[in-house]
Amino acid sequence: MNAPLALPVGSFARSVQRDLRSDWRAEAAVLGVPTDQAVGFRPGARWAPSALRDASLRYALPPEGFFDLATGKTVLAGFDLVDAGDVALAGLSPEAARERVTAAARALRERTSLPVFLGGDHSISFPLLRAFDEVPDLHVVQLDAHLDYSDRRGEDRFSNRSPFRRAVEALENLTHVTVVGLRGIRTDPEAHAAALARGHTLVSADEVHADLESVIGRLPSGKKVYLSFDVDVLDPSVLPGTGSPEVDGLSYRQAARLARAAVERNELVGADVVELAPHLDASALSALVTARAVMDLFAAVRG
Ligand SMILES: [Mn+2]
Repeated sequence: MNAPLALPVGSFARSVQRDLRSDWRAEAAVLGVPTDQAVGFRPGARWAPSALRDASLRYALPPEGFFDLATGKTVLAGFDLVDAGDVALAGLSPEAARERVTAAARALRERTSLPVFLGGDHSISFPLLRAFDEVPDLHVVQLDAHLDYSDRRGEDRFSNRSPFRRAVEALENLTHVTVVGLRGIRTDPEAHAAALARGHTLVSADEVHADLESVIGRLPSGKKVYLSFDVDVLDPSVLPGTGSPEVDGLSYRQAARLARAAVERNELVGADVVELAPHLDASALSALVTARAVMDLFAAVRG
């Protein structure tokens, strides 16, 4: 093959850039959702999509794929990935922004069976999940330090504290939520009781540290799964660049094993990767780790 004289820039892993107004199909696609209007503590997630694209140059896709030392196999050879840009959110009210996120997610789903959304704070999972409202018996696997199942924060019912509460209220097809990585001293007791009452599976970081294999055994199996990967599930020593870090978190190995198991045991219909706040980490390690997590997710699905 002739070596290229020039390469795409500004896209995730040097993938092809395409516009959601035109018709195309791809094996997988990423879409940025650059907002942090809904955070309760430290903003910055609005810059995650661009920081992720920058960091992902480290994992720019070679046509022949990556050689995986652990397995001796090549992964992601000829991977057909599109970067569909960022949802146009500037100047919109929060409600109009949610509508646009849902519309953009629906448009992306028409073009690929493997859509991955690059947040953004965690509030975006509610409008994103609305775009999956026809998937029967939908299961959510949420890797997160926090429940994000509070009824409200003050007057706000759509903050990054509530996305999964709103999702289960709005979506009759959303059967079950499994949350793994919970910890910290700020758990909302009402949210915790409400999640348990609805039958959600709640797994603490302590349980992951004690016995990862048994936690993997509690993940759904044989279902259509939407994976929501909040990067604050990782320990702040691994990933400090996030709005609400919590000590005593997961190692990269633990989180990657959980994400891979969720994919291998089920059919992944979509995923989001949220709450990276890149400017809170001057080393840029956090964006690099998150870009790696996205590539590992693609490799888990695709091989
Ligand atoms: Mn979260």
